[in-house]
Amino acid sequence: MSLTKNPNVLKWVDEMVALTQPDQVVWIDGSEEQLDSLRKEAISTGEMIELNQKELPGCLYHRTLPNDVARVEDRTFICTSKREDAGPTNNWCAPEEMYAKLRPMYDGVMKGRTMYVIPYSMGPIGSPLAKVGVEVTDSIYVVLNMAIMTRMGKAAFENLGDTSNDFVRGLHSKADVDPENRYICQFPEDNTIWSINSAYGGNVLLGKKCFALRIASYQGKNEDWMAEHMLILGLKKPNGEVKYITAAFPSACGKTNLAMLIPPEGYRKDGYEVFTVGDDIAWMKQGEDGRLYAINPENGFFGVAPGTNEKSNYNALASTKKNTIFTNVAINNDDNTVWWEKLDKNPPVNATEWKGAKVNGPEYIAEGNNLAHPNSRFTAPAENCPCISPEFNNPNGVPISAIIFGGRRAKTTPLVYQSFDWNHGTFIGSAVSSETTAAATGAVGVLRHDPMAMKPFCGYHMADYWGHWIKMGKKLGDKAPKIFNVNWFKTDDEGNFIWPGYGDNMRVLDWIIKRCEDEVEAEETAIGYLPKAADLNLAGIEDEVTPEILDKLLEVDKNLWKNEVEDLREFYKQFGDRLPAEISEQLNNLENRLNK
Ligand code: OXD
Ligand code: MN
Repeated sequence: MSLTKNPNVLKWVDEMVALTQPDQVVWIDGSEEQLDSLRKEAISTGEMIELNQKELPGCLYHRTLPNDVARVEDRTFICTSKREDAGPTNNWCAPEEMYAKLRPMYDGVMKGRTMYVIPYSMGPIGSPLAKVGVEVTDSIYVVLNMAIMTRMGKAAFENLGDTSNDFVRGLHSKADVDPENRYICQFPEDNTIWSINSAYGGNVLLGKKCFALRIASYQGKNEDWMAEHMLILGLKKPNGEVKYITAAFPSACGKTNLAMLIPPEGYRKDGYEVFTVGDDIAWMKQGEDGRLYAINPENGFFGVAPGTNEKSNYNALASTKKNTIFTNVAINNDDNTVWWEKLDKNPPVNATEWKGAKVNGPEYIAEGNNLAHPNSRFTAPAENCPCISPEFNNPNGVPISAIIFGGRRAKTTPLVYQSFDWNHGTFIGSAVSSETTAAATGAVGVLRHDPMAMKPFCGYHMADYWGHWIKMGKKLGDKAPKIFNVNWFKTDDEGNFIWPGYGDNMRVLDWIIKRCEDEVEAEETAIGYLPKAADLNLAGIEDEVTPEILDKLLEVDKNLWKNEVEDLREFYKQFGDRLPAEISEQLNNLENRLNK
């Protein structure tokens, strides 16, 4: 039975049914009963494995095919009528051509299968910043993940109303999970997403990267708001005041860890606390008071499991203890629980590795294998997170004081610096580059440009997107958040990280907030404002971060920066005359300052 009278939804679902020809259509109302029967069905067919219900109540396990373990950027397309609107950093295809190519693949693809119709809201139901999507899919795994990652079910339709046409149409079929015919296609001009031949999260949970970033960034440009690949955190000061910060880092560079940071003991004693609003995506809009407000459009965390442990991210680990779906981690067969690299020092002897083979864990690892896939994931409800912000469901979002960019850079980029102003900050965002990780297919550890951490997620021309940032800065004026850049990943000559990171990143956040409040002066350098050494609170880590190491962390090596300028000049060439003049001006200014 359909859950809405909205004729636009009904017509579109009818079209999708006619195209894919499922045996039956099930509308997902979001009720626990319905979800429970789907869980049971998925367990009975082997699609999901029920984990130890005493240790991990409500938790399920899923394994994807070895050829289907990460986002596929080379098979992801932005389909705008004009090629130049997708820009040089996206794969492009004309909408008509892409529809014509994909339609035969979807033709009858759900014969013998059930189509699930999933209504969902990105953002708190009723929030003026929220948007509705409908995803049709032939995968129960998708339904169960969307139930965690979004506000899913009937209420989303109520939010849409009976006549609106403003919903994102997502069609997904796992088809034959054939990598040769895998396509993740966004049609921003049609509010449409078509995904086929994958069953991996980032390619199939269409509310996440496809809608909340690619389609939403395009909508934001047209509607004067911003969809960003950013965590949102609240930092509570001893006086009880909470300051909100967003931060954009490329995939698997520690957004979830920073969002859930536990401050070092000294800070905790003084009364500092960090609250998580979001770990991956921020939608931001100017509020009535002129400031920039952010919501997290998601309702859960789709986090990278390996590396997550009590020390690196206690709160993320705690979030996975119930009602969580684990994908491609290892199973401990003795107690039917999960394990991944760096969870602890005791890989299970009686293990099932991520591809499904039974192995002796320690021996298997000693032979150079991973028990869990490096991009294995947990899908955990936000409400499980011990430090979830009391403002998580605030429909108006939270006011942002600071925006941080960052990436993995062994050299060049100091621990932290502040931009001179919004346009300079926009330039710093456009210049983000980072060493690649396992979150996408392809080589790991290669330095690539990833402007604003949006390279894989910007739904239109990257240079126009920078133009949109500049425009937003003008609108925000002196109410605009301050913009910073951080780098937790500087190394010494042997390749060892020289900043302890994790909870100690609080020390950098502290400086950032103090700068926002004009509480500390800074060192003006060619690249921006750097902390004066004495203003970084290193109490308790003086042995680790000696004055020499701090010098290294705050070093601005002019020669390396001149190389950076050269490299950026080369990088910007591809944007031709769509590159905003403000950005080229910033690059020239940087060069002049370096040559002074
Ligand atoms: C993610 C990613 O899954 O950025 O968040 O790859
Ligand atoms: Mn991400």
